[in-house]
Amino acid sequence: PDDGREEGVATAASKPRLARPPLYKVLLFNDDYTPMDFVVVILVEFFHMPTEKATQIMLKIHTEGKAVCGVFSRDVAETKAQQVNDFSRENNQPLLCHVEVDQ
Ligand code: NFA
Repeated sequence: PDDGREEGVATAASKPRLARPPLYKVLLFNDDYTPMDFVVVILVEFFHMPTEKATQIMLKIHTEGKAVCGVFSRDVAETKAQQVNDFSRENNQPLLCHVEVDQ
């Protein structure tokens, strides 16, 4: 099915356009140790979520094992995951943040 994105191919009838670069999901994973409030702080401060949404996502991670916290360009996603993991380690929490390619 057509997703509405242009192919990165020039034709006689159209200007050449670059395909959009792939997007990357930033996920947080459940563990048995990190306090719920700490996860909510991460979601508010690093992912700019309102507290209510941050609480919903934290509970989704807690019950389902993981959740997507945002979708970004590769650079932004990798930087965010590094910042979250650094902040968790500085605060002696085992919370894990990973990046994976979207779809
Ligand atoms: N499971 C953790 C607890 O019960 C809370 C948590 C939620 C940890 C989301 C990591 C991610 N304290």
